[in-house]
Amino acid sequence: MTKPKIILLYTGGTIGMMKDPTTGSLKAFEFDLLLERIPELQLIHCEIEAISLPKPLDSSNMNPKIWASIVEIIENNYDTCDGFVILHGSDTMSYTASALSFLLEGLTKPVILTGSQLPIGDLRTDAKENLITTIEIASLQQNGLPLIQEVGLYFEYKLYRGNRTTKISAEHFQAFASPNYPELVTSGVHLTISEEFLFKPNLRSKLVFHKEMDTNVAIIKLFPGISRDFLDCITNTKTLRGIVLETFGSGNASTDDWFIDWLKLTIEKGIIVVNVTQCAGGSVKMGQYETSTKLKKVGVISGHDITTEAAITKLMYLLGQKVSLKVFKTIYETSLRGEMA
Ligand code: ASN
Repeated sequence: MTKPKIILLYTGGTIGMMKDPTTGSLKAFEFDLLLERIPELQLIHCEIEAISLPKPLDSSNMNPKIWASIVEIIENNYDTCDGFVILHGSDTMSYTASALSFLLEGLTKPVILTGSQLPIGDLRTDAKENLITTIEIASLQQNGLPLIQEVGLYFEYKLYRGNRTTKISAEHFQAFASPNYPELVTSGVHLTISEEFLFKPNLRSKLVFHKEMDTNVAIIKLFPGISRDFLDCITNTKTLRGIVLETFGSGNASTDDWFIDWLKLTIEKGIIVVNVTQCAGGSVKMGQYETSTKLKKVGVISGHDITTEAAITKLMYLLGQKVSLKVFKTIYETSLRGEMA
């Protein structure tokens, strides 16, 4: 049986960091060293080709330009390999997983992100299990085809759909959750695969490697006492094209005239407004309460049960695709990569 070929792309993050002896803070180190620290990788039934970004980074420095270079690396290696494992800092891993899910249209091979809470050199590190199991999952095949055909995120014994995840802890090894979608694979004595939840690509959809994202967007989290002045400050930004509005509960907000008036004016200016909930789980249901009926009336888009990470990257992606205002709402409210119900 020929071995599947996996590209292991190191972008940075704690997994490959070491303490700087002078400052005491964690910094990314050379990728070759990282591979030396895990000789177990040679035992997995696959061929691994390791690549590193020229300047590995703490994922707080991640941005859409680097997402475009990750897409380019995947594009350049797509035909000659069976899957991709991306080592990434955990802080913005859910944003990158969501962004890649939109940028990689018609994907039929696994692209799985992982990382760790402790550096690979630490005695109690979670890096080895995360990395080894991710490579095993990316190598899984069925009838000669990759089993996972979407962007996933593996952490602490669970593979999630990447665009459904959110970082929930800066302390626990279980750093991620997927509040509105079940795990795809659970790792115990055996790998338990929930085939019914895997993304089934539309066989007619063409493979497209997108690289454009429009960053003229904002996230606004509502709170009791939010002021018109503050909101006007944001919408007076000339280049602004879209807002993800984090509302209360099932998509509710103040019914005060000044707030509805601000929303109306914003949408009339051609700025897209997407409604997502501040709650960790659950869905926006505009019209369920009186406090969301007016939002629907003025043309706010429903994010349904999407995460904020997927909502903002979907907004950047669709704006980058120059989707017209006429069809924007319909396309946004449609699940493109399994990011919403
Ligand atoms: N600051 C790190 C990063 O996101 C955190 C981690 O990887 N655990 O790059």
